[in-house]
Amino acid sequence: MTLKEKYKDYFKIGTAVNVSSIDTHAKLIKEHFNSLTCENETKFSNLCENKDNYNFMWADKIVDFARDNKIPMRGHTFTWHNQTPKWVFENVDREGLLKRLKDHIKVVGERYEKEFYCWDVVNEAIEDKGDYIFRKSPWTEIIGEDFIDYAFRYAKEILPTTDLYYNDYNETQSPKREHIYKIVKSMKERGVPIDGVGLQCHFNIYSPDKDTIRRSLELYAKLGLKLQVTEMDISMFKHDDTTRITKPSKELLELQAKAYGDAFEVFREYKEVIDCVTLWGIADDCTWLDNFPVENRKNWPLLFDEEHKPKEALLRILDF
Ligand code: 9MR
Repeated sequence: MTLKEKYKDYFKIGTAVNVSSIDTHAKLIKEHFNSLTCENETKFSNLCENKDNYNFMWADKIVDFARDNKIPMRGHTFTWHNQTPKWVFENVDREGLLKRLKDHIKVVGERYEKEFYCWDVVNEAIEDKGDYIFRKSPWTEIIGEDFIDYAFRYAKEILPTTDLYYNDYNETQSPKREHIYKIVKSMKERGVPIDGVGLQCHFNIYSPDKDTIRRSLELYAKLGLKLQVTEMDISMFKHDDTTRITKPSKELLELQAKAYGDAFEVFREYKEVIDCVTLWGIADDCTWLDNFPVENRKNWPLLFDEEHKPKEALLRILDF
């Protein structure tokens, strides 16, 4: 039984891909997943490092693969404080930057309008801790905090039938969780065209626990919008633990299977609001966590092992 078949009455099962993995992991992608996200290729800096000079070669390669295999895609991401080229913020005032933002959404959004069923319009604009809610970035410095509202309004005007998401991480932690809820609720009340909230779910085997995940989904579900899990992986390590191991022990693999099993059990409880659950990669031979936040710390956060074989975690989420 494949993931997408097993979950067909619940939600789509997605994965993040890159230009290499669509070749090296093609078999697993086609078998198990019915939603794809470009890991980097549709970010601003990957598409347009130099002003007025878009290069769609890599993104197109992935979109062609998705189209050939009839797999819908989610767009990631129009605005972010990271991976945005320097020129965007240079020699520009509020009006000028708003125009650059709108032009970017138009060029990229329209190009992939047929293939992309949703977009992360704004990524990670809320602070993790502290006294203020919005993350300070060139977007807020030059435009102001309302850059978020503008991004959604432009996106809706350009892509009226695409679902528009606000996407963030540490989404189960307080007070960030409440801050995300509050900002999105206020956007909705003010008529800002937002369709959903993306919960990244970069977890580790120790946290968050099932109750915390459930409480978070309960809160977000109250927004009356769609929810998506957008970047899930479950690290074998506490965040910046510098321990390095060559192979995960049976105990670690079991803890991971339990963590995946618990999370998916809660996701299934919220199938009415969850539209898609995306994993941030396919198999353990290709994960951003091998180098973040600790350089050269091999990690095994996904559902298939380095040889592309099913892990205990996969079996656990298929067993219900
Ligand atoms: O997985 C991505 C990695 O290859 C890039 O180097 C990194 C650069 O910031 O971005 C990673 O993806 C991020 C995603 O776009 C947004 N949420 C956090 C993800 C992991 O950092």
